[in-house]
Amino acid sequence: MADAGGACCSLRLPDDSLFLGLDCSTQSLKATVLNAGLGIVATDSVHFDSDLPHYGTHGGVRWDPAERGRIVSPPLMWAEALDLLLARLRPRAELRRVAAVSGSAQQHGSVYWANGAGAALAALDPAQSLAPQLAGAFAAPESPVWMDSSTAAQCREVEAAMGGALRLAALTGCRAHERCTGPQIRKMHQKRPQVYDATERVSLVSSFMASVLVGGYACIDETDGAGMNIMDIATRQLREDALQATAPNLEERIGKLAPAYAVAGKIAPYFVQRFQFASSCLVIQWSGDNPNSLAGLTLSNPGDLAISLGTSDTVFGVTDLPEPTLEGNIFPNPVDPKTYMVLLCYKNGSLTREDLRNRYAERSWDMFNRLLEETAPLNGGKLGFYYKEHEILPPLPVGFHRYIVKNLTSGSLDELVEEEVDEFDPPSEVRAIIEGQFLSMRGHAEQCGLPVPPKRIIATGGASSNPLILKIMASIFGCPVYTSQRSDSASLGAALRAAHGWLCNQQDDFVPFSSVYSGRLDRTSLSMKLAVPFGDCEGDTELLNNYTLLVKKRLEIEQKLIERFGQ
Ligand code: XUL
Repeated sequence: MADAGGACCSLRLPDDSLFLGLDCSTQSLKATVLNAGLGIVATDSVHFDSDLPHYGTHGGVRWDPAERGRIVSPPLMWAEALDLLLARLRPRAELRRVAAVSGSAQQHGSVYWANGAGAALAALDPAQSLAPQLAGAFAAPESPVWMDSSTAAQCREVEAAMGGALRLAALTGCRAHERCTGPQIRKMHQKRPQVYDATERVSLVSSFMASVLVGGYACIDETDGAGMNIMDIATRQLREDALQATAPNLEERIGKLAPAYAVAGKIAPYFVQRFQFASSCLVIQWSGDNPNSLAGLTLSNPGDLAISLGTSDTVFGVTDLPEPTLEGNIFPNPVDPKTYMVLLCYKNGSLTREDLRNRYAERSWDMFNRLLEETAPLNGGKLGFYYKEHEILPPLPVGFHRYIVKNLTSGSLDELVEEEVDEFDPPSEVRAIIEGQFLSMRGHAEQCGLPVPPKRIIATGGASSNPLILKIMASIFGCPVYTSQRSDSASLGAALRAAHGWLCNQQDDFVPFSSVYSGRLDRTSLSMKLAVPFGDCEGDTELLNNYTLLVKKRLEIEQKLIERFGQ
């Protein structure tokens, strides 16, 4: 049982058990299988564009040519990917030993199940694959996803009905961002009423995948549920006023919410017969990818900051006293009912870095690195703002903006002056996109009440394997940077949450998350590696002071850009 200090000693995962974590991200579906000692038994993935080309996605999504900013993915593709991934995994992991499965998914996206789909889910036939059986299950064959930016009008309506953006943030965890599920549902109700009327249930991507696995509608978990603008962040219940402000008869379509560590159900007979899962295998509630990464990185102390560099770039940390702001998102911590996580999300992540690489570094990461090495920290005051996609933070439309900040060595913000320019030389463009993102992250993290400088940063996501990028991160934030031994923190977090949910179920009570991994951090898949120390080199502190000034200048320029171009 849990002791008074929250650590657990006598809880054990059964020796021969396995725990499966899945991550349905924007571009792929990934799996991590852990054994009871938290060692990795197998990993695998299905890449939507290349493995399932018949859905015609690009980066896992489709841009609607008929409506600017409308970005969708077909939910049937996610279901087909699940079949394919389990088929690939089966020869390498004994799925009958899986005691529990849980998952992670891109946040905010919404799936519209057609009338009668619940019955179809309950009757899945193991003799046929999922795709033909679920093809008719959707009122909308395309789900709006987090990249969508077509709901500005609905966002303003929801905010007005709820007493303003900041009040909505204080009540539900964030203002109405265009990707939030509530405004997305409102738009569906307004613009495609025939779809909304034919919908018996709305799932998030996370609860959609859990629903397929249990063969019936799974609850939305309270953590991912906080990304909807409908749930009260304090009580973790749907808010009547927010439901009303969103769409009629919505409560029955959303269903009940459940904690992230709860059991969603037993795995459906379809998976037992087709993939040889045990019929006792538990499906633990799925949650969002960022909350799962928080779990996978075992982030627990205020001052620990995670930066994930992926399709979206995100910054997140744990807090017990969340401060609502217009910029961040507050979610309940998926593995600790007493605390919250604060998240900042940037839409222009890896795809925009790739675009700059293609323009200025001959489409090569080696060349990109060489150009980074050729340029000095602070980039001679060159600040770039690169929005290949309509950005969330700051809310700005597509466009590139470049400035040269002069008098950086004066040490005073008042003395800094900026000059707008059309282009930099290629090496400066490359440094400007990397430095610019971290300057922005640092400035906004501070504004959201996350401790700056952090005690440490844990870097994750594709670009975190680049030591030059991590060095810049350490210099700008003024702290050491660690990397996780595993690059896929979201599916790892989901596997750990599967083990956590299994233990909570066995104890019939919440048990501290640390009881899953206590005493094993250094020996398992969870160990962290110091990638870049901070403060060892002469000049680190002076450089940090200059970056501090540049952060302030950047926020000032962002504000001016919002006044000029923001909608
Ligand atoms: C977070 C967000 C993105 C997606 C990416 O609010 O929208 O990070 O979760 O998958």
